[in-house]
Amino acid sequence: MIRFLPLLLVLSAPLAIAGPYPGPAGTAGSDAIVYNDARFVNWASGHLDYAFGTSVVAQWRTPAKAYGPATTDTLDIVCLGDNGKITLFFPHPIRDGEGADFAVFENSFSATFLELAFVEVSSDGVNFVRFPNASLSTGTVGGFGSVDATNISGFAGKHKVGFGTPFDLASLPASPLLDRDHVCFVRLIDIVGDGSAKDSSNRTILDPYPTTGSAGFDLEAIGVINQNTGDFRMFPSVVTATTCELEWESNPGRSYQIETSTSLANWTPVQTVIARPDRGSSLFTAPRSTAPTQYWRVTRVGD
Ligand SMILES: [Ca+2]
Ligand SMILES: [Ca+2]
Ligand SMILES: [Ca+2]
Repeated sequence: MIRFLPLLLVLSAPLAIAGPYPGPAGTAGSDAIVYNDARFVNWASGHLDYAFGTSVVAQWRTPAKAYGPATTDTLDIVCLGDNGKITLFFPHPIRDGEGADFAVFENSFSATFLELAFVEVSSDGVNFVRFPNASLSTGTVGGFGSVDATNISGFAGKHKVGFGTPFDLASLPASPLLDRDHVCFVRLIDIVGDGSAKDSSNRTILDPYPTTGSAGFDLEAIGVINQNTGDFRMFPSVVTATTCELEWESNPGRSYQIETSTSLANWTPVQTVIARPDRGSSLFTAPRSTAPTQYWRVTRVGD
């Protein structure tokens, strides 16, 4: 009789919890993308804003730890805290190409301790569109409870450290406010797992809650799969008190128009620059405005 017991456990456990969505990394049909997958062509390079929520100690409030390639280091993260958010940008806009267009990396140590975030994208930094999402989790998750990846879809944080959760711009609802071929910003908003957050169908979203110190979603990296290296690039820049250095990949001898904006709604021409014939990048020192936030874009002009 004892011999049958393990068999019963094996048969019953998956049937009780499995949902309809792709499962954890390493399982059949999983949508997880490993951090060193050759499809990644770029990574987040800066952030527009960061508003950490509650229960985040100072140690985890460094947005730059979400820049650059995914590391698999669970400490190389910026923590959002409960209901916190961050908006990142990239060397080139993301575009809607074949399949997944980018992937978000969290730092979960397991396939089931899944701290989730809403994912929104924007072309202009003002109007954001949220990815459709679904949470079929039931019962109680608690501070150290678990979430079954097959019960969730459309959230960042579905996979453990080292594995990105893919997002396909083609799955977004049509919006005149979003240009899917010029997605310049990705925003992550922590989901508080106390039952107050709702998915796209108004179902309750559950994830680990309450937690302390590094509460909520921990952003490790965002990898770009399909990018737009065409004639539109945006470079919110590191600035000094009076100037701002812009650097971009350029075609030798081609002309580029530099524009600035304080709101992303209206753009003011600054100067047209002809790229040097002997190198593949250009550098321009632009005047710093007195506005608290200043954006830049560089557009290739002419044929
Ligand atoms: Ca796509
Ligand atoms: Ca956390
Ligand atoms: Ca990182």
